[in-house]
Amino acid sequence: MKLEKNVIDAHNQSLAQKHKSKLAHFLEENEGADAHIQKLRDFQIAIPSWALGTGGTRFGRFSGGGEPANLEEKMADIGVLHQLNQSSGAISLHIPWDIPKDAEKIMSLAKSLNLKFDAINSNTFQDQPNQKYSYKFGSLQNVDKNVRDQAVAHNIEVIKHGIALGSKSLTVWLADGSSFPGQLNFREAFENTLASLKEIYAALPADWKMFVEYKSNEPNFYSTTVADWGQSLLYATKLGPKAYTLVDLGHHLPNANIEQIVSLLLMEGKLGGFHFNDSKYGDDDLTTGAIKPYQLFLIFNELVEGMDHAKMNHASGLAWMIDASHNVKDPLEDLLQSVEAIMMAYAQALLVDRKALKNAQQKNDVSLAQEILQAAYRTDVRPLIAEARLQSGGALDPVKLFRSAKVREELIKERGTETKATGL
Ligand code: LRH
Ligand code: MN
Ligand code: MN
Repeated sequence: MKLEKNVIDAHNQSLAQKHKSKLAHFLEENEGADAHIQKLRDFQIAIPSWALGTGGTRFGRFSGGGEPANLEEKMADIGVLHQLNQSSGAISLHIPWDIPKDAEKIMSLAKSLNLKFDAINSNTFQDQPNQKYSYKFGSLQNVDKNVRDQAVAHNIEVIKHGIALGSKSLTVWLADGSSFPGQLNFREAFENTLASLKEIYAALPADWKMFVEYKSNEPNFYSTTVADWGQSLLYATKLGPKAYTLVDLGHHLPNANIEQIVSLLLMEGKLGGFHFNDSKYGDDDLTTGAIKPYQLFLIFNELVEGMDHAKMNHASGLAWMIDASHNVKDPLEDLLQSVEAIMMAYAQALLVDRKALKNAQQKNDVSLAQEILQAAYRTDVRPLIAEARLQSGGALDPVKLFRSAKVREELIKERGTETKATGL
């Protein structure tokens, strides 16, 4: 499934007049904001290969139909997303959920769809068929050296897959921890994990990064061996300059101030990447911006401020990815909504009057500081994002076009109704 250019053009034509007047009004209200269009166009958010099908919950899964059955079909889905929004030009793989059997073929498919391979993910939180040792009691932390060696070897294998696809980073997320007090010795678990990570780190090519993703709890419910940003930063610091912390928005204890974490990690030069999603209770993996859009804006506010301060390139300085799951919505529509929410938060953060904010902060003018932030947050930036998409060849209203072009119906025709994506 690929959209014809004339389908996108006709859609844009039908909305052109309305868009032009909204944009003109927006630019009148926000003088100079057109300078941000290029930044918005450059910004790309990776789509994980495990987010294209219906995830379900541990209580059940309700298949959606037309789901991709293999990596090629997943890439085709991301290709359609990218055609629609021009901001989803990257894919993130999870090994062994999506092993590229013929890397060269996959690379040429990626090229034809205008996609790049972003960070590659290892998986030592599930036992795989024919695996010699079990991860039931952890992988890199395991008390048994055989298990640790197996998990290290898997990560090195994943790096090799990544090299073949042009990836430049490895994301390590560990389910390691304990479910009951007394189950493990915290210090030894940390030391074993660090020693294992060091072996993986040593196998990284010179131009690669390693992201250490933290998570407060789940699947272990008493302790997690990389539980928060402090622990992740500790590993990353001990590992060396190629190791960074990765922030997944759903991996914090309730009410954590994620924007402050972001600011300090950037200050330390140790923020490596992001997994975007939203949540109300735990690691809900809901559509980004669906529950706490103001928090998302505050995070982007720190990202823009910190990246400007560090003279980092917004588009390529960090690995941006959506990490979501879909239970009741069409996964592709949901991903379009997530990308749109991220672009909105980014655009709003670009609108913050930084000079005025700095001034207000220096004068301890709390009310004014809040006025400045909220003025940016309450700006409807959709015309600006739509314009950036239009200039890049995307659709003015991606979800609308997804529906009117009957993308899901086409995918069901191609793939059938009884489909199940691999992975989550
Ligand atoms: C863990 C996680 C991690 C995994 C993904 C499937 O909750 O966020 O990033 O790789 O989900
Ligand atoms: Mn994640
Ligand atoms: Mn998660």
